[in-house]
Amino acid sequence: SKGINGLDKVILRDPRGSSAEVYLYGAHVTSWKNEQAEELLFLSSKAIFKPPKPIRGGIPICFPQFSNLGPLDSHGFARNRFWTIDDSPPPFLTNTPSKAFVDLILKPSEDDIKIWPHRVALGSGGDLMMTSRIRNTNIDGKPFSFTFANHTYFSVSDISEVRVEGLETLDYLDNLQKRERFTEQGDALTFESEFDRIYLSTPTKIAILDHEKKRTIVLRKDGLPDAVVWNPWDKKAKAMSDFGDDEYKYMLCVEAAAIEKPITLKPGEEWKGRLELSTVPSSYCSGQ
Ligand code: TA6
Repeated sequence: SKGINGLDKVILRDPRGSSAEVYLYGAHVTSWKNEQAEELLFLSSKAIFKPPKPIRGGIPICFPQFSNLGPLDSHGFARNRFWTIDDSPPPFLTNTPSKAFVDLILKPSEDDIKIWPHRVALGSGGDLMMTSRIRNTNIDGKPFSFTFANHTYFSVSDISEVRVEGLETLDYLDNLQKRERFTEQGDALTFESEFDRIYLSTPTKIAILDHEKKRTIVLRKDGLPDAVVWNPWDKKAKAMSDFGDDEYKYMLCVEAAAIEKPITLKPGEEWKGRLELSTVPSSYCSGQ
């Protein structure tokens, strides 16, 4: 179907009620709803749907380079290229319970660095799943390294009432302190100022507890060992033209990523990164 500014998008619906919307531009998921049709993702009211500008919100794909960790533009270029629907059989998500999925593929343009078809398939099942698949189809025998993140913007009721569980006691690189390495203390994360950290070797499951909505968003990941947690807060929010001045109060990025240890693929090798989102009623909210 046609999305904003006439950009092509695919709408995925699962019989159990969950759904997702993904633009072919950047293979960018802009909506992800749970079985109660609640929107889990944040999309800025000022997001610019105008290539080559990345869309502010949803799930930008940072590939083949996270942030400025390399020679490319920040976060690489996968998020500002047009992907295509790959309907060559067999769809590689055949083994998922989902009835609705789309298999998007990025065909490298000649002026991109030697990057190989990066295939993203979005399985929208009961517990939605998004799988990114990267294969080195190099014919000159060259290996290929990359860093990656699903730069996911979550919708929250009030950032000052949010807690993140699952990252306690882990080491992190603090982007606000020259990416120096620190160790997180033993309690859930809370937020009262700009926050920009790369947590290392994190668990499969991370929980975002939203006090007001009385729900917890559960992020499950596979093949993505690190997790970036980011909130720009007020000053940085004002500096972004595609982000409302007070929108930092209603979003939190928790990004399933592979950053500390870049992934290297030899020709023919393939990497998969999986992201699954779901919600549970939040015990934290009922004060237990
Ligand atoms: O989420 C981590 C981060 O690297 C932040 O430092 C900030 O730059 C954010 O990504 C947004 O980057 P973008 O290029 O999308 O504005």
